[in-house]
Amino acid sequence: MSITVAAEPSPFRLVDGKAALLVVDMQRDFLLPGGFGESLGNDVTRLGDIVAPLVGLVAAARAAGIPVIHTREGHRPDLSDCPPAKLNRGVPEKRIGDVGRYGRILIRGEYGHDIIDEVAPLPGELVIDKPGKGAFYRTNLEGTLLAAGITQLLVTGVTTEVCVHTTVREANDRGFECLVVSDCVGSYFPEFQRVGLEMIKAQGGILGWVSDSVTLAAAIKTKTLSTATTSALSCARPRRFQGAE
Ligand code: TIU
Repeated sequence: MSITVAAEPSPFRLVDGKAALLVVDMQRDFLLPGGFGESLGNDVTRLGDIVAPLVGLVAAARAAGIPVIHTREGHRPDLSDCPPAKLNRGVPEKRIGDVGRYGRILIRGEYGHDIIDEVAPLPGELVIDKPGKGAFYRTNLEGTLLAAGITQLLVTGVTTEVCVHTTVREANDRGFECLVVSDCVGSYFPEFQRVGLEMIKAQGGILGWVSDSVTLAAAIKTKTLSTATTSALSCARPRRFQGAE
């Protein structure tokens, strides 16, 4: 059984039991003032626009039995998984590991590293901790998806041109079909948002498909999807995958 979702460059066939909603890095460090995003010189208020549509889409996915998978970019407190090339980027006074308004910037376990309350993971939803921009780099995401029979990713989160794009490119090369939800991905730069979405769907969908949350939520509400994948990806407590040694 499948649902057809209006999308560009062509309709997306969402297959029952094969899709997961991926929520990329909706962390306080990227969305609130005083975190990593701001330390890089960005106006973080721009990302707030995606919160309301994303809340609605997450609710629709949960109601339809589509598993919701969250990612968080961040590093160990000793920074052993943060390459110097990444550490030394940005404004010298405020870098990864330095103390910001919400704790040490982009460090696991800190308040700023965690996901904003509005889209907080429910108990049992997968949380992938990743040291890089892509969700597949030094994580167990690929194996977990394959084990659960997931082949399609409905991609949301921040930022469009960095972690969302990197993750979509990684997923695309691994054979996953990606539908990027235009009003549920956000960028600090309006032009990167526009071009980032165009790049996904150009050339006949070279990296994937693009739709919007209203269209996608309406489509998935038309059917009650199988709960098989939900249970395959659920456990008693949230699972957190660290980057590999
Ligand atoms: N700087 C920027 O746009 N993004 C990141 O550093 N990480 C993510 O996109 N999550």
